Amino acid sequence: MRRLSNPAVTVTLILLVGTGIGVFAPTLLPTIPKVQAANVTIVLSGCVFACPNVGWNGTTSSPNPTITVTRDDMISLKLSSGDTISHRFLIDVDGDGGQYQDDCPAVDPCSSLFATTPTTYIFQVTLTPGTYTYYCALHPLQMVGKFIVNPDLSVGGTTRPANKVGLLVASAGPALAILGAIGATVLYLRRSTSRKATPQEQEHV
Ligand SMILES: [Cu+2]
Repeated sequence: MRRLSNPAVTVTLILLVGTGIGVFAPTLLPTIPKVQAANVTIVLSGCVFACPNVGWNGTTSSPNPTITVTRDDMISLKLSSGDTISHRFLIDVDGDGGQYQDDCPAVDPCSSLFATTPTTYIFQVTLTPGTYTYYCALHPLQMVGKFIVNPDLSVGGTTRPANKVGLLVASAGPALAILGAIGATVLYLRRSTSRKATPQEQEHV
């Protein structure tokens, strides 16, 4: 079999193969879904007196859980008292401690006081992404945990489709067309080069 020595043919093949890789690559690479704000329900029970553990969710084996949300999430915080005494949820945004409520809720998002009657505190996370501390304003030493705000990368944009099968189908048409063009080009070149033997080669026949 003769070798393809024409530079133009080589360049054409490289361009075609490169185009094919360009079409396939977005499909083969993993898609990283963007984070999107959502409605989030969080349940916390305050307990510092005669409970299994002391703290938020002291009625469970894992008190003071780390709460992780996304900026712009709409939080529905269901609050109850596990020991019937009063509690108050507060996120310490300005870092002055959980017991100071004079800037609540303008600076530090906070719930109303609750005791025997549960309450639901609804608020949107507009805080700068970062790690904050949440407290019970009445028991800041015992009822304290981390409140982490992650950035919302979907702000101002649209989320990417996570349907990889759909992406594959969408890319398959153009990719197959390019592969077909590559195959047809190779066949054509093989035929044309086998027909056009050089005078030197003809002498050797
Ligand atoms: Cu409390």
